[in-house]
Amino acid sequence: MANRLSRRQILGIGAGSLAAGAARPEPGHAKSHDAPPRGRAEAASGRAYWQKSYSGGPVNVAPLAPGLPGDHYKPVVIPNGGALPFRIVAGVKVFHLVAEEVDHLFDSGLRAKCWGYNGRVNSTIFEAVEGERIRIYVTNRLSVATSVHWHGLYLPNGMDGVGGLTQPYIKAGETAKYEWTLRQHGSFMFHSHHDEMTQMGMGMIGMFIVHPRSPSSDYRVDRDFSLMISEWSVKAGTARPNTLEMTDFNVLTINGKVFPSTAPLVCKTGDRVRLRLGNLGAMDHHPMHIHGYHFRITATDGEDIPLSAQWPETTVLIAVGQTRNVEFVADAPGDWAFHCHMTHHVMNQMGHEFPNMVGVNPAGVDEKIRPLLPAYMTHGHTGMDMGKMAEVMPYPPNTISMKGATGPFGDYISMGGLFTVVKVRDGLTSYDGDPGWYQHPPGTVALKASDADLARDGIDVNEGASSPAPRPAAAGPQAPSSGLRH
Ligand SMILES: [Cu+2]
Repeated sequence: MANRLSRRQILGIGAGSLAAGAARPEPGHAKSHDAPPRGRAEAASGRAYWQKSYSGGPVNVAPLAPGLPGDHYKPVVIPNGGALPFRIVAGVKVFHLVAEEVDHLFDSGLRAKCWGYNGRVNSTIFEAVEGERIRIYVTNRLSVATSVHWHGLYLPNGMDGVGGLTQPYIKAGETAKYEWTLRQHGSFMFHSHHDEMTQMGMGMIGMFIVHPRSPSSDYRVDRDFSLMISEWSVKAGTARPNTLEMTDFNVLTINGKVFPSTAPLVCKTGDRVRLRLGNLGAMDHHPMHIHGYHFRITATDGEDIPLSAQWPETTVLIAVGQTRNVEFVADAPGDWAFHCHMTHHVMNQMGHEFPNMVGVNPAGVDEKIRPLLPAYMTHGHTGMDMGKMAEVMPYPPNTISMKGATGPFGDYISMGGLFTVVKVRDGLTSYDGDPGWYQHPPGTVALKASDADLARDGIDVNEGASSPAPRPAAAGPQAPSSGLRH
């Protein structure tokens, strides 16, 4: 468009109408499934950007019939979680949310008394359909007052759930009732909106998915995952999250779990995949990165992004309070990492009070200290690459290893926290369970280069080195150990 207009013409048009033009599919172009209707009146007014109310248009819309899984939507996949059940009463979809203490397992070895909903932490979600009327009973089984805010949803002000502002608190033992008609679709969230620092930090958050009433074939996906990100401070040896922590979070979770307890995202080769990502952690934004693919960012909690305005990425930033939908075609089989790219967010519990020992030569230090501390061993001088040592080191009770798990090659996967694996397999017959580690076709794994390889390609490993490279270990794995286990 711009290349057919002079600079003066562009200036004359104004930024607002340019923005609107960019979002409007041109005749003959593939139409976005979600392009908002734009009528003649809008064009005449010259202020297309302001035509639509930001609160979703007419408020008093007649509800449509409740949407049912299978008939009206394909349910989302909730790794390590579940959707809240509902019943239909006189055309209204009725849910019962229960706020309660939950004895929560972040990973084997780390258990904490958290607060959550319906027996789960971070991973109980709502699933509903645009146009239907919903009624949500919230029973408060905590010993303190609470309220529930429906984050990103258009609703009457008195249903917005801000304790003290739009409603009285839901006191201990009470049950409150929320009710409204859904006027939008997308990936939204819900969370406590009373004493947020404490209650959200204790786990009172979740996703709220609203499916479109009549999705186009473009909108439909084969795998539609709901992933809620959060962060916690659970001091080693304690059994309650420390919600006063402001910076030093040591448990970073997807749907309440840390890797390796994060259930893999299982896909069949060729599947269309949508990841719905939300972040209701206390303080940190998370750039979530996918390996082996790029995705398109297709929606925020504001609205679907028109096709012409979507952009490709391999990393999407999910700020606190945001949701993002990303979509891709899983056309490459494998075990593809999907993780936060902040390196401290793919570590599990660790203290940060160590001196920096990287590169320090500990020779002699251990011998001097052992008479005082017989089991002493200097750590950290080779970084945190402790491999299996992480498994055998003594830990205080109720803590998890700093990171990871043993992978298919016998080596340690040195990541924990906000890390999961997209497992894409040819000819998958069931999405249930973990398909195990990917079996790489022969010749497609980066293994130790052979002397013949080096000689053929003229690679001198000592070229330009001021000192020779360390001698490689005599026997290293050349191929995956036989009988891959998981
Ligand atoms: Cu992060």
